[in-house]
Amino acid sequence: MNSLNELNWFPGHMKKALNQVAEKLKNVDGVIEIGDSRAPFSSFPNYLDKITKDKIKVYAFSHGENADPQKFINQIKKYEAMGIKTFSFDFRQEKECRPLLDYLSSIKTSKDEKYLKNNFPLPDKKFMILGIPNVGKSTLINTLSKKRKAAVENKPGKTRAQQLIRVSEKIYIVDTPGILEPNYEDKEVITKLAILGSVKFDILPLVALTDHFLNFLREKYPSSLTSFYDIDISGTEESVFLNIAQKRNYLLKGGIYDSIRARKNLIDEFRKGTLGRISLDE
Ligand SMILES: Nc1nc2c(ncn2[C@@H]2O[C@H](COP(=O)(O)OP(=O)(O)O)[C@@H](O)[C@H]2O)c(=O)[nH]1
Ligand SMILES: [Mg+2]
Repeated sequence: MNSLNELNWFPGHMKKALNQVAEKLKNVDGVIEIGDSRAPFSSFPNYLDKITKDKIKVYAFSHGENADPQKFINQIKKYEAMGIKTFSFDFRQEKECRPLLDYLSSIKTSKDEKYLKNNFPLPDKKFMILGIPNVGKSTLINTLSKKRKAAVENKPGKTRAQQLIRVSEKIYIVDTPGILEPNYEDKEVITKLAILGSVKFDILPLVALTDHFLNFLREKYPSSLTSFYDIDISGTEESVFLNIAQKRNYLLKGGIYDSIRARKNLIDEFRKGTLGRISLDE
């Protein structure tokens, strides 16, 4: 297999996943949809709207510290034009969760208005975190739950207690995130998700994937390569990876440079953020 276009993409079991999540959503007031700041469109399951359209919605993007800031600002204008509040930060950092928490606390539901009218204290609100695998759902839940001790709500009449994590005065997060399938049908999307690490690396051929990524970097972020690796980036893709292998002294038996290891290294360095702040979506 030489080209990414020759791949057969397996259709995700999207409907099944969606129905399971829709069922769980009945128990919450709102959703926190998670994407990756480095690909804020591709990391979103685009079929999610079907089940969240009647819910209060907030978008939170992980890896804020590694995304191209200018691109991200322009990209989220699309979401903000739809009236959706968006946040982008490093989900591992406790103090960076604050603006999201403050916003969740400020949300008023239609239920709240009735309480306010009768001078009752406002009820608690429950949110569910939703997103495709590896975008940072568990990390966000863990970071949020560090702020307060996890509280368990045990409602009588329910066969299984719902684990709710109290994250601020009246805000709870459902402990199990809603996991959704990425859009396996869209080759461009799935390629970006493989680079990010959101879909299994081995469903894509490494050489085709890294050729594609190298050409993307050469076009959009050439200095990320030249300044990090200090190499000549012109020539064929294979020759550039051999340059990286040489620079890093990745040697195979017989003194041959290991371009496969160099290819894997390029992906690793991108994921670690060492190539600089890079966004995959336009
Ligand atoms: N640098 C960075 N890494 C993150 C961030 N959020 C999540 N991660 C990492 O991404 C990986 C997947 O995160 P995880 O929370 O398990 O994703 P989940 O599958 O959506 O629950 C983990 O190695 C996290 O440490 C972030 O904002 N910045
Ligand atoms: Mg998880």
